Amino acid sequence: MARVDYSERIPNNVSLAENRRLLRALEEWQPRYLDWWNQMGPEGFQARDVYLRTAISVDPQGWAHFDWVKMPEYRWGIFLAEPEPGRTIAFGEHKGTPAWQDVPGEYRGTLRRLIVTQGDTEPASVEQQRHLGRTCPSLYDLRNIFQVNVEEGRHLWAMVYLLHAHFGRDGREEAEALLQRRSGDSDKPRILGAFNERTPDWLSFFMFCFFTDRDGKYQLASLAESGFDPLSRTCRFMLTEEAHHMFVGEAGIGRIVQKTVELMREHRTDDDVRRHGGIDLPTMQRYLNFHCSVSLDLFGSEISTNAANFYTAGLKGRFEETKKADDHLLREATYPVTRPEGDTIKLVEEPALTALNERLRDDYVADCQRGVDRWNAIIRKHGIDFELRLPHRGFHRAIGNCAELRVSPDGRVVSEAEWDARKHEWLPTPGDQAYVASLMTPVVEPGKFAGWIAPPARGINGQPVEFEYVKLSARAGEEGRRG
Ligand code: BYC
Repeated sequence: MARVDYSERIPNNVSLAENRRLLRALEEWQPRYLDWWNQMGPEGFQARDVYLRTAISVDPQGWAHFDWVKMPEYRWGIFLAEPEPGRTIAFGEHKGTPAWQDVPGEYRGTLRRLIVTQGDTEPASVEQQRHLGRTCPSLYDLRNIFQVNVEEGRHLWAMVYLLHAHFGRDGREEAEALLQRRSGDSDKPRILGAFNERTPDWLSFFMFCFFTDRDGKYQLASLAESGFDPLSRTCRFMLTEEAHHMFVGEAGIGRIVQKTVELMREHRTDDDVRRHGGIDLPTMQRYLNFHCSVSLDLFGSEISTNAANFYTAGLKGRFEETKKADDHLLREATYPVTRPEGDTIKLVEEPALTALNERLRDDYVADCQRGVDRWNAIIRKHGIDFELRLPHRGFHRAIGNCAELRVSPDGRVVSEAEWDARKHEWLPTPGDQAYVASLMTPVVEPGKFAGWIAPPARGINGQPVEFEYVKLSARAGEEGRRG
């Protein structure tokens, strides 16, 4: 079993000590990463002790260790899943040949771009969430957001390791650039659209974890199929960590739904939840529409020669590629893809190779639907006649076939006039945002929760819900220096 070496400045299971050059390069990057973390990481809590899990091995059973940690002292490191002896490439034109341990020269630029795009999302999400600690609904939630943040930081390390270890000077330059771009900055934005949106409140945060982190799951799962073995092994371990982030999202929204329907029952009201301090279901639906649509964009265009090339080259596979029983070449196969025709959106058969983004989006949508079904079960259980729905995949898109169109959540192509008249029904309004913002007052007493969210069913790592997950009693003055 691969235990992680914690005696090193950079914990790792890749024998970093044996590669002095690489070690030195990463040790030079480390203080710049910490500068970035201190500047752009969670605001106001850097000197606090947080009950965090740290990876101590890559064994799926018992890989994590929980302890009190100040975030800047978190042991970010490099952890690759165990190698699979004799692993071969499962798809594309190199199918059946041994997985690559080094970057093939002809794919260097493409692979670097994929790794940089993946890497860029990780610090971006930390930047997007940096103010949220100040308005946490509970210590339990505060700890969870910090867990997500430090692990996104670790995922940046995961990609930076690949860049440093396998891409020479270009890789080192890209690793620097990952610390230079900033979410939402018009001069140096993050690469993908959703990572430049604001995450101003906790409803947005939970939606982000549910929808956008789930894109992460599907992209990482596709990269875990890569013929470039170090990328595959890196992504396989990242997926283990990612599961908690999606749990935070699904459970967070589930707890808000729970509280809302309890308030509706208690006060015998269907449409006046706001008066009782809850988040009404139509507002939740509008937030859901927004976060789902920007996350659907993250899969790229329905028809993509990039995606076809990634696949044929053996760089990025399908979700669960090795479990599929076809030729893994897709030269003849077709796949149904959405395409607008007049004022409707149809399904048309397209070559499966160029339709790979849409196929991954289908896997993703099915997974999202399972979570939405669980939220609806909570609503139904309280006898309330309301159903949360995923918007049509053409709704509010900025990438792909529907980017130039106005599409309603139920999938009609609508006129600009209808869009303008009804968009307040479909997307969060300034009024919704102001109302949600008005609820964001911090609750930091152990075991207490804000009035718009139900407590979780259980605590973290077997601890009680009322456990002091973040110790807010730092020495006076310390926060001012480091926060
Ligand atoms: N925003 O052929 P197309 C995560 C660009 S999240 C802006 O349609 P392609 C996480 C595209 O780059 C997972 N630009 O798409 C979650 C291309 O540019 P060029 C992140 C976009 O290339 C939460 C052009 O449009 N991982 O881990 O097949 C918290 C035409 O592109 C967007 C990855 O994304 C967009 N939404 O696929 C923390 C995996 N979409 O070439 C972390 C790596 C497309 O014309 N990335 N474009 O300059 C990829 O696999 C692919 O780059 C994409 C796009 C799937 C993103």
